Amino acid sequence: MASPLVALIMGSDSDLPTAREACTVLSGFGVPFVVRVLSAHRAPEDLVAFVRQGEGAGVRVFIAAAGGAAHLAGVVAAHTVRPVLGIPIQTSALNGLDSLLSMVQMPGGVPVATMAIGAAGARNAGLFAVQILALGDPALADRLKSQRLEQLEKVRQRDQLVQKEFGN
Ligand code: RP5
Repeated sequence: MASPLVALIMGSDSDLPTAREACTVLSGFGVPFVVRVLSAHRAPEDLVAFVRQGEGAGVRVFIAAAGGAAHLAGVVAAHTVRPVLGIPIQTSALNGLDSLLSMVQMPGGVPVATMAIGAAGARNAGLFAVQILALGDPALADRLKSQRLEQLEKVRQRDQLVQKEFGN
């Protein structure tokens, strides 16, 4: 198996239903990735060891999904100079606003690229990771362009259906 270019880390396995959206994107583009549960609060030493080892093993992009007091992405970013993408998980207590604000308010000097709350954010984290990798991989960039065209085609088909329904 190819060594992973992307590492997707979750604060809990309860984040997996959302984080899976990113996995689906990465698999679809044939990007090798690794998935781990490594909490910033519950397993801080394991987390730091993994980030250091992953960077040494060739991981180019880290994705961190966490909810509530979501410090995971920030801690990952503190231990690597590779890009870190954050997925704020939608929570039951505060609907994910807690996760978003915990993740997005990084101090200047340690960036985290924070995506939208929930499934759309997870999907975009996967796509953003592919876009970063595509900077040095023209074939991957071509696949991204094809994906945008497929998306455009779907919107046009829906537009046709709606126009038909309303007799435009
Ligand atoms: C965070 O706490 C995790 O990322 C998760 O979103 C949240 C709740 O974790 P569990 O109590 O479901 O394990 O660290």
